[in-house]
Amino acid sequence: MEGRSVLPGFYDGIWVVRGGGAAAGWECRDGGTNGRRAEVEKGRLIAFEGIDGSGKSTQVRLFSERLGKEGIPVYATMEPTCLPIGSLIRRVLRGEIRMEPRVFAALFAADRLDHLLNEEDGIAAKVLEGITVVTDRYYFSSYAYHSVDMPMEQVIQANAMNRGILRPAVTVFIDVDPDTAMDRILQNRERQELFEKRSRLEEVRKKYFEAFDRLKGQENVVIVDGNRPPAEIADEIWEAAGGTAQM
Ligand code: ATM
Repeated sequence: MEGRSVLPGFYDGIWVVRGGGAAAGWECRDGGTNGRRAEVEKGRLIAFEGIDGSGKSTQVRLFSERLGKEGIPVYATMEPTCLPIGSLIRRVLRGEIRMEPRVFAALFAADRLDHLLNEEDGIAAKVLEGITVVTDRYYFSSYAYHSVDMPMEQVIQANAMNRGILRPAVTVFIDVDPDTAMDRILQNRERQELFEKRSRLEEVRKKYFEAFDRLKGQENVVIVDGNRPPAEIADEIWEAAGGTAQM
């Protein structure tokens, strides 16, 4: 089935042994599992995407809670991760370290590989166990954000191993107007991160659509209008992706 989670060659692939650990002073959102036993052979990966200020973190929470209430074993997570590479990425985002855009893109790809395969809470193993993993950002974030500074094809290539290991059953893109996103960012955050400038948001949004177009027929993408009340958006996401997550 197109878009189904696949783990080809997972066991003969690379097994990266890395511990977890939150970046100091950074709130790492990790919902953990709800502790229920898996009744399905395999779980699913559901990825949430959107420009900053799209409200995707709220939707990840609402969607994961709803899955949990339905009795589906669920693990909520995010990228950049709270693992060592993710912590380094956050230092770059805070402007503490400068990094050439291609190096930064490679770092995100490496963080994603660690997210998939790390020994303690690698999500590839969780999906294999039957847990549905809901992630706040996955490889489409890389395609969109980094292709502003380098050819998208190179970003896709840099993430080829990740995509080969685990493809989302569905990618939910929460589409918001960059002005609305910018207003939300300015209201909610003390510090503006590297990408949170209006023109940048506009460019990144365009790149998301370019990536969806480029991978049409290869990825299961659902686009929802994020310029509405959160509960309304959550209902639409549930209609569109709830069934896939429970299959
Ligand atoms: P969150 O705001 O969703 O925590 O993401 C942090 C930043 O990381 C976000 N931009 N800002 N500001 C998007 C950026 N990012 C990338 O540039 N590439 C990626 O692959 C991912 C997962 C995130």
